[in-house]
Amino acid sequence: MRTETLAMILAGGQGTRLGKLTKEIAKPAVPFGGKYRIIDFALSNCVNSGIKNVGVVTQYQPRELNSHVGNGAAWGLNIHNGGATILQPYSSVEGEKWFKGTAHAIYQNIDFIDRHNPEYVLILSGDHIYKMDYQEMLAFHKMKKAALTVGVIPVPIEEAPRFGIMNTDQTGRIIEFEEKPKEPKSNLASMGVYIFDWAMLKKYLIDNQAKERTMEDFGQHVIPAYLRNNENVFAYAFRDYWKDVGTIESLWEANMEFLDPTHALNIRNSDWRIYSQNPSAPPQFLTAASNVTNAMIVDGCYVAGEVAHSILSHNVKIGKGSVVKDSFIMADVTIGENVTIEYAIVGEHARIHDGAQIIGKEKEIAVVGYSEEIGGLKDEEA
Ligand code: ADQ
Ligand code: ADP
Repeated sequence: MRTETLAMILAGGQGTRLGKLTKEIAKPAVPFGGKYRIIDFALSNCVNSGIKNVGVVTQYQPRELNSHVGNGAAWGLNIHNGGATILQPYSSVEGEKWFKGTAHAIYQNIDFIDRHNPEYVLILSGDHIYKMDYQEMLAFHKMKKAALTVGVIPVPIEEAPRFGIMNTDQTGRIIEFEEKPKEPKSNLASMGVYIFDWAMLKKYLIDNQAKERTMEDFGQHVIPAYLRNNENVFAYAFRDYWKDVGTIESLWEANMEFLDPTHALNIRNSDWRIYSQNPSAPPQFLTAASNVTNAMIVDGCYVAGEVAHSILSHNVKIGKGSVVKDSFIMADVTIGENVTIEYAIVGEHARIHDGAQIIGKEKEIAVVGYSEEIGGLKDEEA
């Protein structure tokens, strides 16, 4: 049976710039917004766009990602009607274990893609927070008779060096593309969202591999090769919210934007839901002493202190006299009494003992890692 469009979500990056938060889990599995992980956005966008077959390509620390995504049922991707398939790197005959880059990761999964016999392959990154209807981009791709369509968005010029940057002509055709240029010639950035005609992409990947030419990365190798050969490569302008939460500050900022009911990232309107896998937990409990304002508090939380402009994920406990402000607290965190937390991200299972102070600043967010312990006897003894 033919699938018109197969989505491949690249979810293997370490996300080194997230430091402590990605020491044990891949960046797409990093928690977001109280009830979600970053990859939920790409997965939900697929489902909401009517794309029912999704491959999730993992690599670095895939354990959390595997158990989170499972077979995709939480997103309504069920095996009778498409489904999600986790694709892990394997040792091939040549003894290659790790995928070298994004295009090489697709090359390694040619058999999986061929089994679906798709006309188009939608390649996504598991690292981004956004709501996007991929059908609109697909309609554009077909209208332009493109071989490749790249989703694009303007970024602040000072951030341009961390993206693929391009120039287009009046018809939207990409005439120039540079991956992470030191001196960017425009601020039109690739979102790392691609629609390829599968037959052509496969030919590029296989032919170049046979000729031992490097074709490891989409931005560095594949897009430039298409342009050199004058293939039809178009830019599809995306006009909504999109964020690469690659740094601690951008992850914090996106969480704070998520908290803002007037923000474009608002997911309260039910026409574009974001789905996730959620644990079952008792209702939240706020004691008489608690003072909670402008906050998202998820199931299982117990609050006896003050919470302002913050997100508390599942099962967070906050003791008496403690104050949490402008912060994102991940699940299963225990915060003792008389603790102050400001401008911070606190990782899952962390324990913050009585009296601890975790104070960041707007451009210098404080981070507590997974299972990290702060304060308590250990410090007093020292
Ligand atoms: P980067 O984000 O730097 O730039 P990269 O690190 O290659 O791209 O990762 C892209 C996605 O693929 C990430 O989700 C990562 O987790 C995943 N990934 C990377 N290598 C992988 C592998 N071998 N196996 C599985 N998954 C892998 C890219 C583009 C730029 C564009 C930005 C937008 O190259 O042109 O501007 O994305 O964020
Ligand atoms: P950042 O941009 O924050 O440095 P990325 O997630 O973009 O981090 O990762 C950088 C690159 O390193 C990606 O291509 C990713 O796939 C690769 N990488 C990360 N961890 C590993 C690993 N354990 N083995 C192989 N490649 C890895």
